[in-house]
Amino acid sequence: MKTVLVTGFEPFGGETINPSWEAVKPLQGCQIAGANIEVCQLPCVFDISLEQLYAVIELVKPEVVISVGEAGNRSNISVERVAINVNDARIPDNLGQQPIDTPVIVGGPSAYFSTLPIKTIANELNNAGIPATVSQTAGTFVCNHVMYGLLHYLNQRPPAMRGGFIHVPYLPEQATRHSGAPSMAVEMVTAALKIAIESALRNETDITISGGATN
Ligand code: PCA
Repeated sequence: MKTVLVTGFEPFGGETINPSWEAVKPLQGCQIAGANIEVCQLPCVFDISLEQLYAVIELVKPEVVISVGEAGNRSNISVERVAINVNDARIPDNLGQQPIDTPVIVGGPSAYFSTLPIKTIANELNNAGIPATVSQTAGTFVCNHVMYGLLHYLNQRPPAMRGGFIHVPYLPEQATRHSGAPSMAVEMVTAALKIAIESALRNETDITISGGATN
């Protein structure tokens, strides 16, 4: 049976929960499109997050890896297109590290593209009534770091495993503490991730569409 690894993050930036982990957690042991789902929580810490991710990948040997993180200012599920070889932290990570303009991987390429069918996923989410978009930046904090490190790792290891990153909004309970911030219910985020997993398993290549579903 195929395995899909889905990761979420621990809380950071003064929050007591992270919507990515709250939405990913219930997927442990689920079977989706003939695949077994394994989940894991990553620390919001540069470098150690990647060490843990690599260790779990070696353990569960997934066909597909989807990492998920919080993007509190966004109203949509954001299917990330690209990770860049830059750490540029606006705030310290959970170990107090705040790298500025350093590479994720010394000597690595400038960027990696997601190998998930990003537009297909965004399209299917919107068709299911879940607001989604393709995002052109995963930022320069720990989420971009993990996405870049994941794609670098997958790129080095044939047979090709596929992977990518999805940012999710605050949960409503977080938004109550950030006046005006957008939010999405955890059940909707979990449903979105199930659709994304199924879509990633069924579609090895992406569709070509502009605008519309992807904003
Ligand atoms: N979001 C942060 C890191 C962890 C998380 O959930 C980010 O967007 O970089």
